[in-house]
Amino acid sequence: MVVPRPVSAEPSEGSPFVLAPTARISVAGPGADAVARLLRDALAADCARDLAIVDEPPAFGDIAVVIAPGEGPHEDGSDSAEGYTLEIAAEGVRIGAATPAGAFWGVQTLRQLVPAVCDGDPLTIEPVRVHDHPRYAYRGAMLDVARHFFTPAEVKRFIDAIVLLKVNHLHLHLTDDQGWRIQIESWPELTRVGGSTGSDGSRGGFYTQDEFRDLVAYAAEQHVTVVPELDMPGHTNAALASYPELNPDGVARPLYTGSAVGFSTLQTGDAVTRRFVRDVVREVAALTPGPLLHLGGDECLSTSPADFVAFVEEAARVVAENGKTAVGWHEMGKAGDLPAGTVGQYWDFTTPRERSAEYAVTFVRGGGSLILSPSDAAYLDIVYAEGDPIGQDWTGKPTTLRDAFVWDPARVIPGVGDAHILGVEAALWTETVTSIEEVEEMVLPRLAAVAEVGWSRAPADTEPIEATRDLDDFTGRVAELAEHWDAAGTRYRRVPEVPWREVTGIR
Ligand code: TNX
Repeated sequence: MVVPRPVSAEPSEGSPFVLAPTARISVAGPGADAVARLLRDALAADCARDLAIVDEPPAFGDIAVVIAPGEGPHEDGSDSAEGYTLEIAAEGVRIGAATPAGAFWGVQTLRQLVPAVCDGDPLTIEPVRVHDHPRYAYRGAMLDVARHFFTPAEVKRFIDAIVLLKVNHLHLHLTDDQGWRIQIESWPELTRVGGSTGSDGSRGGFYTQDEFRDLVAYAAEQHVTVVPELDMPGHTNAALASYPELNPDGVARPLYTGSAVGFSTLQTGDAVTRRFVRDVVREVAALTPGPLLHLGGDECLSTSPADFVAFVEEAARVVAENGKTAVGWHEMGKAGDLPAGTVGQYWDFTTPRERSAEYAVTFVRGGGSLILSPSDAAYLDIVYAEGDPIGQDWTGKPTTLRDAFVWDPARVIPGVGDAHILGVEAALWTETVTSIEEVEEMVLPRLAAVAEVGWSRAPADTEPIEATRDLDDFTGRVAELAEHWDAAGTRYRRVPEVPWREVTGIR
């Protein structure tokens, strides 16, 4: 069965669906055609089938994509924005949704139900009725392209992997001490100098504005919203290396390729720095159709507390003036005067330490919501096991697949329940992660766990969380999913908790 676990999936009576050579994809409703093309392309890639798309009612054995109000689940009388229904029967397959996004997630469920190894004919799928919608509107994956750069083609491959898990936001960590990765026309040295290298002296690189627009459009086609992050005022050595005038002594810092954090800061309050912030935010906002722009704000250990607060309040206002909602790591909650609705991203542990919960609550008080990325569960750069060659271990212990799965967003910050939680995000920092294959291996299968925490229904809150997350059921489904990863050539870590099957699907 499927990951993330659907709200309901009832096996039905009757014969299985058989995908005949004559099968077509029948479309009805606005946006159904685009979803049908993505389904056709997925079946072509997964199964080497090439189905015709027709704008007419389905015949026996067709796959129908129907988008209309009332077509998706609407339990409380209103349509679920991303919900879908999927019926598989001998007569045909039918995906119904109120929106193209809902239908697209229905397609992802169907892809997982189609046998991973499709070379045997006829291709059959057991009859089932699925009724499904997400718990949270925001299910994110963060890719740090600043420490190690990943090309547009590699980022697209990452998007292809996350959508299968119904992850609908891609947070790109575009700037850090080690690299500046987004072209800024008014400050060209940021990429020429600041983008010229990466962690451990790895290849530099950056996205031109055209490449970035193309990435955003590729993501949008797959119902993924890009959230760009310009990390400031700390994590800014690449900018400080690019422009002498951003430094207090007027001397450019050397480029940095190490892994320390907290040593760099913009000169808050300085006129040139303020112009810099306005320019970079304006240009990146103009490239971003999505509503969110992330300002970072983490680990500013070289900025005085008062300067930090004044800086992030002004920067978040600049984001608002450019028509976007600012997102900040939870430290930004030290500021009491952020624009209404500013979103916080919490990255402390599943059990908060020191004042992290208090900072996170500031965003809620200001009318904003929270994205939860607890670092002992959702930081996918943390090692799977002691002694792993790739990954960090600063959280004090490895993050197993179980750790990524057995937690609940509504139980992390006291007093913050689902009404104030926008969603969850798994973060992949890349100080130690050097290739897209390594990215996939760190992310999968743990992203499947975080995606399920974000999509699937809230567990009953009367029981301890360990009692409500069925690890065996989850890992059984992950083993099935892995056959699709094998078939697609997607890398993943064969962690001991999962009853993996033989690797048979590689074509
Ligand atoms: C903390 S948490 C960071 C990153 C590092 C990461 C490594 C946060 C917002 N910042 O700068 O890359 O730990 O795990």
